[in-house]
Amino acid sequence: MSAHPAPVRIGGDLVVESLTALGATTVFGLPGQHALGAFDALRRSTLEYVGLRVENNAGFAADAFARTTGRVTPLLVSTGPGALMTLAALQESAAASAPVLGIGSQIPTPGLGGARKGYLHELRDQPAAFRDVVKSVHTVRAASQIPSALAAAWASALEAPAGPVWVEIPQDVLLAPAAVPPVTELAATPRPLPPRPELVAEAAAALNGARRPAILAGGGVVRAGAQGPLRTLAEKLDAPVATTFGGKGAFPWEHPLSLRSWLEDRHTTDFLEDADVLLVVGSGLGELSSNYHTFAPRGRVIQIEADAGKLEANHPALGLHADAAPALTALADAVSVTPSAPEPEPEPRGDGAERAAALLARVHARIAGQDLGQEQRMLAAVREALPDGSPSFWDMTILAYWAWSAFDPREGAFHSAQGAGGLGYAFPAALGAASADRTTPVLAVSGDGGAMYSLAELATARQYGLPVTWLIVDDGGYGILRAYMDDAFGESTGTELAGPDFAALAESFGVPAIRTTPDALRDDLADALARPGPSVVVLPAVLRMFAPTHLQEERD
Ligand SMILES: Cc1ncc(C[n+]2csc(CCOP(=O)(O)OP(=O)(O)O)c2C)c(N)n1
Ligand SMILES: [Mg+2]
Repeated sequence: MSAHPAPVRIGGDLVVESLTALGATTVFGLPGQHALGAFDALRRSTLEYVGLRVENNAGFAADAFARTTGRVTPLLVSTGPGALMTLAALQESAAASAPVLGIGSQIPTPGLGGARKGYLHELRDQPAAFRDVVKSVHTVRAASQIPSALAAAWASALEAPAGPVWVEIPQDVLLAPAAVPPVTELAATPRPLPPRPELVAEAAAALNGARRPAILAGGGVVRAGAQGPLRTLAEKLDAPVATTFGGKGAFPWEHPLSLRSWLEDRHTTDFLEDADVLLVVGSGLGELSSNYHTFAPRGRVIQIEADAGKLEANHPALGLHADAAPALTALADAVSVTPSAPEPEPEPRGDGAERAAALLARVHARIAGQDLGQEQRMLAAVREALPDGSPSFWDMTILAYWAWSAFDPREGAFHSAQGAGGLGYAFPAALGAASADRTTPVLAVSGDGGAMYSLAELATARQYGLPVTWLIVDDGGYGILRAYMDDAFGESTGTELAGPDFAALAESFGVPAIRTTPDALRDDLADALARPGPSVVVLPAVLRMFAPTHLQEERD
């Protein structure tokens, strides 16, 4: 006789049945004692489980899966420390509107509400820790609440602006036999967020009357999949389009109306300030999208934004609280086509491509004057090595700051942790994206400092054979902070790092690795990306940033 009775359905089964009914396919996570009821149920489900080695990394992986698929992505962790370890990742998901469904266990129900019974992992108020980070928090107290809580959280995650949510289920509820029948159908329909018609009419009238219209497209456009209507609108208006760092991919880089994403260049800031009507869509005009808040528009601003709290948070505007997709579709229908031949009077429109080209020439001239050939060659090498359709994930590292401004994502998605700015994003995120599509190579780019956060995930990459190539740029320290401190204080403190031999370390995980040079980078990276499964390319190099243009002395 087996020591283990035949499995009965328990609370955990309601979790996996609900997730399956809602359409989940993959669950990221890391188990803990309180959560074992849910983990045990996973093996009775068709859900694929991808286990990472640190909860924060599991959160980043779920974030990237959610970003690349647009689907709600479950992240399953334990109580207390396991739950808290996801917070930095969930902050990035919140900033980048990625619909991650965090599911954590909780201490047994008698301890809920701060009863202070002293359970292992106990927090006085676990949901309070999540409230500042996620969109909604759902605490379950009985098994029959599980499907409804997960459905409500699912809809909340998808509702524009999408974002992370948190559901917590006590250990005893997950383990108790389920007295309710299996979940077969579960609906979770997010409420749409269309623009109000009178605001669309007002915005269209302003744009039709503009002589120098321009558009700034943010991450909200990418997240809404609104690239098509944005392009139609821009072409109808003959309006040049800049994309924010989070909005990379919102508008084709090589389009004649593209201003690309040189948002830290004063020439771009000037251009946007000079627009008589500026449409800002899917951006809150935060620090990184406004040349560090130096942007001061002189024309009329129209702002389309799904997060009501970001409407007019930085500049007065005609605010449309709406999802970018229906709003841009409605606006594109409502505006009239600009005549392609410029009319002599009054001031002509129809010169958008010329204005865009002139701006890019000024931006490139400024960069060309700064002796930054090495940095530009490296970025070009990465671009040449990466297949056009491959997604790339970038950590907080100097080559990534270059990429924010200068990298053409082509057909592949470009993702960085620039929303919350948390270090250690790139590699685990790339693993999450590769879990969604194992047929396309994925690139992760980290510095040596950022790489230290996710070295453990080399084991995950090997275990699941995920096609991720990890480029580590090793400058022996926190290079960007070293440069900031040297500039500000004459010397840097706390920025120098002893590091491992990253290539040897990767090999010890069974991951093929190579040390490369700036000259061999393109070929070595292309070889690594062409190989099945994970690989590591280590590039010892010290990179510099281009000069900022937001500080007063640089602006003069
Ligand atoms: C979680 C977290 N801790 C600290 C920081 C601050 N930080 C920003 S960049 C950076 C240095 C990164 O060093 P490295 O990955 O080697 O890239 P490099 O600047 O050398 O190119 C640090 C510590 C952060 N962004 N996130
Ligand atoms: Mg470094």
